[in-house]
Amino acid sequence: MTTDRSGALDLPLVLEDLERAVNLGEQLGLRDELTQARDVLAQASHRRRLAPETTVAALLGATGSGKSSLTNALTGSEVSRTARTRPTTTQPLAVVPDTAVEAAELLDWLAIGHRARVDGGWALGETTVLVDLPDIDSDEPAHRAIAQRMAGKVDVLVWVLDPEKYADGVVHRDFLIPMAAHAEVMVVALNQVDRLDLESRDAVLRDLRRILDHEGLGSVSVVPVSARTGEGVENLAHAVASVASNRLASARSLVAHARRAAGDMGERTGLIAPPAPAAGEPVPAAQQTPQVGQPLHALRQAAAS
Ligand SMILES: Nc1nc2c(ncn2[C@@H]2O[C@H](COP(=O)(O)OP(=O)(O)OP(=O)(O)O)[C@@H](O)[C@H]2O)c(=O)[nH]1
Ligand SMILES: [Mg+2]
Repeated sequence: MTTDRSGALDLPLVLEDLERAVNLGEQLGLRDELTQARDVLAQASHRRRLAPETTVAALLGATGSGKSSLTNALTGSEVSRTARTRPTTTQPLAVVPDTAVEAAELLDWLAIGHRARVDGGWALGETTVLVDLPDIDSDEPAHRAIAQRMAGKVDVLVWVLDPEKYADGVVHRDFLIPMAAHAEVMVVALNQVDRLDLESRDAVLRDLRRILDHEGLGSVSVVPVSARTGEGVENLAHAVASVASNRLASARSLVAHARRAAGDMGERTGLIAPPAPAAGEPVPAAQQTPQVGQPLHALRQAAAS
């Protein structure tokens, strides 16, 4: 497999090995020793098979919160239908900038059939694909199923809340709280702020911040925005671009986490000794972070014996 200097492109291979090691560890009856590795796998599962150079950011939220209106505002094109009738969007729509590489395979894997190619140069980042999704809370269970599936697969999650339903149980209980581990790839947009006077806006933003902090989402940016007036749209685009550009960095750190988890697993099970420096020699950096293959090999041998 090709690798860049950072090892980021090793990610799928590293995760595959780690998963096999965890499976073998389970067969051997290991429990606590596997926790760290399992956490790394869970965190990585939604992005493991995606093209590393493309970031897919999806808009999720309640019906009528303004996902489609924000899709149009963020992309500068009237690509998505918006309406007062609920629900409106029934299928995901991917908006692909002409600055991004061919994303067809990735969108096939995500099962997104509706695609619009638009002029790039937008503030979302030149390799960011924006996806408008059906709602998570209407009477259409199929919509929620689509949103749920996509939430587990895309790279960046943009939660679109509105002043009426920002504290609604569905989005918090069923989505945000269970996905708190993904905080680093989330952005929250409080849309429709044009409907609030300044005092109410401050009060809602403070309350929303308090709720998110309580849910373990204290690091997530909250961006007040109005798809109608355009206020805050640029800020939201920059917040998405910032998370998107961290993706390669986070893939790198994921490789490091996976290797460290594998190394710890090997050492804690006694199957792999920590690297011993030769007399008077410092341990080479490569040996300080053992490859995932080492514990996998050791576990395989232990399982076979
Ligand atoms: N005042 C105001 N109205 C908005 C704003 N954004 C969207 N709307 C209106 O809210 C309604 C719903 O907007 P949509 O963009 O269709 O909402 P959606 O989240 O895509 O809805 P579904 O597709 O049903 O999930 C439309 O009538 C929009 O014009 C906003 O920022 N301010
Ligand atoms: Mg919509």
